[in-house]
Amino acid sequence: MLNFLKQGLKKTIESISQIKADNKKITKDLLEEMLLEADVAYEIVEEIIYYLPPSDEVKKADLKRVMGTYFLYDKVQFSSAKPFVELILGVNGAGKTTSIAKLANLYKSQGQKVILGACDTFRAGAIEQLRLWAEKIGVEIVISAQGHDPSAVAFDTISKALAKNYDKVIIDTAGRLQNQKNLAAELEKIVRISNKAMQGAPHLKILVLDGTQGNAGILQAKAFNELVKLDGVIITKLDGTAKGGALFSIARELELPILYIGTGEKMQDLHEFNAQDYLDTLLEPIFS
Ligand SMILES: Nc1nc2c(ncn2[C@@H]2O[C@H](COP(=O)(O)OP(=O)(O)O)[C@@H](O)[C@H]2O)c(=O)[nH]1
Ligand SMILES: [Mg+2]
Repeated sequence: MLNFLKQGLKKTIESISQIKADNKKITKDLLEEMLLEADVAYEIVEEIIYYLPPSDEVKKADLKRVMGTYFLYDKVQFSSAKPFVELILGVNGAGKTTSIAKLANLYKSQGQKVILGACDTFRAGAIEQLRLWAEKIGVEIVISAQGHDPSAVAFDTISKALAKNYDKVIIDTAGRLQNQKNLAAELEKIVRISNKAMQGAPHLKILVLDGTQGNAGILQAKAFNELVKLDGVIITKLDGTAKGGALFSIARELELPILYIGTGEKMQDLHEFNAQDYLDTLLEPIFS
């Protein structure tokens, strides 16, 4: 269970271990250095240390208790709506399309009937990329020509899902348009039209964040949260970064649950985020 996390957080763990090497006792100074190395944000490092007991030596149980308070945001409600519509948002290259493929694969393996909506109609490559994944996984997809109105694609996908009794609709979106204003208008329209196709849809609005950006991704995430109120986050590419500690500030600053983490490019490389497991994995090199 923890192996994928160990693998996924390998670079983060390595950078912590390097500092640990010649030290046996974990003092607050040493802890500070390790957490900063893992890209836990400075204010959060200071805060964690502030809430630890006064003694200079840090005990694992205390640290875990304090760190655990950063991930208390409620899990999202997977309502019984059928179809259940998930809208996937994020900047270009964050890993939206890949994460959609991973989610589709996961849901399908749970026996759910899945349909994808290729609403990133801005780039021709984006439609084709999602179509190839759909083919590989063996799920249905609704596409249109490049440049077509993405909200029409969303409408068609949800309508088809209603008519044909699908369980899940996953909608891909563009991460970049001619300008920010166009993107805002487009995303708002997709949300509005989805709700026309089925009242209450989209049921989840999920932001995909590139984990290699660490704390730098937070401003971007906040901008999306202002555009469409988000329900949760997927953090991708944790396998490629030593910035695995950024999850603290992402959860805290956005006040949103981290739903899944991506740890590779294959369709199996998506894992439900579990704060306890994440903390255990992060703390192991510190107290080993
Ligand atoms: N190593 C790694 N690569 C990923 C992960 N998720 C996505 N990618 C890669 O990131 C690149 C951009 O992904 P894509 O899904 O096309 O991003 P989009 O523009 O947001 O749709 C692709 O090369 C993906 O294979 C991940 O968890 N780990
Ligand atoms: Mg894409």
